Amino acid sequence: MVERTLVMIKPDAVRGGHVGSIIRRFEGAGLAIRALKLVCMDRREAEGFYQVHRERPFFPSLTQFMSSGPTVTMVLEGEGAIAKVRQLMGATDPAKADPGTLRKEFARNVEQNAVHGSDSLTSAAYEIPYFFSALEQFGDDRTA
Ligand code: 3AN
Repeated sequence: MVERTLVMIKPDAVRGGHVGSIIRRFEGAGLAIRALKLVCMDRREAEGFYQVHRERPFFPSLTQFMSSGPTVTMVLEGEGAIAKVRQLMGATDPAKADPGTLRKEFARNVEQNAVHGSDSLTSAAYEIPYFFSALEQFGDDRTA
């Protein structure tokens, strides 16, 4: 099934100068960019984005980190895009991520782990419109 997924290059990877390398990996895997922008979330916006994790002990630190600088936020599309992105990213903890994955290569630790990708269709349905309106997303024919 052709899917759309919300992907973010997190503040650690933007600061580290890894934007181009990470986007190249997604494009190389056949994923198409349907929307893209640099976003600097404030604390409240980061809390809203990660609301499913609000009871987790790392929530305050995670939302502080995610609002610490710009993220490159995009919508990627492709056959099985959600699983494909998750595979390219690797495990949440870079210490456990497979060689060749983005997190193995670029993540600093389990929190500052370079990339985000929606984990399900339900998450994508919440996360994509959190950042992009229908008019800001494009299709094959370069129209919304
Ligand atoms: P993933 O991003 O691999 O789907 P989730 O959904 O479990 O991982 O966690 C969301 C985000 O919360 C992670 N990307 C990471 O930044 C942060 N996180 C997850 N587990 C921890 C942890 N044990 N300590 C600190 N931050 C964490």
